[in-house]
Amino acid sequence: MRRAVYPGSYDPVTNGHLDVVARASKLFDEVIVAVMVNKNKQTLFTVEERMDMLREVTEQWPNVRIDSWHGLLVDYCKANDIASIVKGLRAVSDFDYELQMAQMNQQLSGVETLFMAANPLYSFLASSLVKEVATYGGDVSSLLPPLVERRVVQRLAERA
Ligand code: COD
Repeated sequence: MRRAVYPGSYDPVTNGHLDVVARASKLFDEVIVAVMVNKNKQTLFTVEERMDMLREVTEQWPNVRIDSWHGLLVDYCKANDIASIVKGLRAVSDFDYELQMAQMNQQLSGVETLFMAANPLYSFLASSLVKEVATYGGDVSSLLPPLVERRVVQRLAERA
């Protein structure tokens, strides 16, 4: 079985992430979208909330599964018999760090990283930027699935 993991923070999942999921789901028998837990990073949503949103917005793809992991990505790959990591590349600014991680992961475990060029429609899109725009009342409806947009607006209102 050709299985890949698409790891990230997904705080929250955006239309850019989903574009990569949709395309990866055509290339692999199974794609696991893994919410990687970083306890030092402040997030808008808990891991469970991020996983719930991911489950809801990926339900149209039967070969996509949602999971989470605390620790090294290569250990997740080993534990789940995964040989490929999928990453999205938006711009040159992503490249340096992504290349470094890909080489480190390859060196640590032999797991290969496959880069998917971002859809130009979403190449400016990052979860952090969406949160910033939404914080100041900007319209993010074209950047997020509707249910995610509702939860972002609601969470920011709770925190205001
Ligand atoms: N279009 C296309 N791709 C996109 C878009 C977009 N608009 N937005 C984001 N992406 C891609 C990103 O490039 C990334 O590949 C993925 O989607 C997830 O993005 P984020 O922002 O949700 O997640 P990140 O970049 O914060 O995730 C970093 C990881 C958590 C994957 C990384 O830190 C990690 O692997 N951590 C685990 C610990 C570990 O193993 N560390 C050692 C690494 S060598």
